Amino acid sequence: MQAEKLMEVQGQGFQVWSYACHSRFEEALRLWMPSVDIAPQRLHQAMRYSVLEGGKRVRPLLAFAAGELAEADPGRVNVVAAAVELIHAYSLVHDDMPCMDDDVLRRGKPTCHVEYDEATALLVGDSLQSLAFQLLAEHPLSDQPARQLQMIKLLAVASGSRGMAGGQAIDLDSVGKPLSLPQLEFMHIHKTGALIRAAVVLGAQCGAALSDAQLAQLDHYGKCIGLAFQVVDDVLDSEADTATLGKTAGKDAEQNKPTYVSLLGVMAAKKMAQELHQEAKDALADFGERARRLREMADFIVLRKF
Ligand code: GRG
Repeated sequence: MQAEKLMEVQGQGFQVWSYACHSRFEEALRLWMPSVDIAPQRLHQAMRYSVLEGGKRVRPLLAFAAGELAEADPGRVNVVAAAVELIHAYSLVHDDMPCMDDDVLRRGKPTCHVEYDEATALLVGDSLQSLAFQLLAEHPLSDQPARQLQMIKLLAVASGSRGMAGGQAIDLDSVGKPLSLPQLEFMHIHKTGALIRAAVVLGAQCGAALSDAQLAQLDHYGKCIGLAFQVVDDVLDSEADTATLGKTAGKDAEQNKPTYVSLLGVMAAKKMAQELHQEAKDALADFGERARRLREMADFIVLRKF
């Protein structure tokens, strides 16, 4: 359902491409998730519940788009796309728990701890994180072992205390506090941006070697689009309804959380998203037609309505 909604936003070429990516990705992910027939069955059931059937799959699509730019083998990109999505899914399961955001709805379904229980949700997150690194370690991602190790490290740093988990720590600490714009940006570059940035760079690293300058351009694209994603998320949280989002709308204001909307107002937040969108596309200028899918993903991230 989410995938269909995603495809409505873009033209036909993008639709065909993203549909093909989705099909390939979902099939592989289903296979890599532990079966419900294997013990511990309830944990495996809860893991599959939290990962399969739902989510826009923005991070995997970004990895595929960057992989195309580097002419990467789609089978290899599937692995990094799955690893990034598993880390993302783990972060959502933990974020929804009562000790963090305490939410009951995610991807249009009861959150993991509501459907199962808190201890199971904790273990689901832990196990998804481990599975992500297992996939990266057991599948070939590059002809050069040193590059594969570097890729594993990149995801570890992006998801750890100097990346997503660190951003989450700042977020939890900032509730009810007046953050400045640079402080808010620092938090989101880590909490949301680090994983989005990793998806782009890892997708590209599955392919032909790029120069350091080219990798820096892709990284800058990832940084801008990651921040734009968060600004749009804040706008949607203030404007869209729960049914459209598949998660509780208006949560930020209710929890008195600093957001781009609370700091800048809706109009200035939308303008900021547009500026970041442009900066992201500018970072791709040297790649020409090879960056077409990344440009389309930037459009989708900023124009999305859910
Ligand atoms: C618990 C270590 C830890 C980290 C949690 C990412 C995160 C950090 C929490 C998620 C909370 C949140 C709503 C953040 C705003 C941006 C965001 C990541 C939204 C959810 O991502 P989408 O829209 O979700 O890509 P789907 O369901 O489409 O995959």
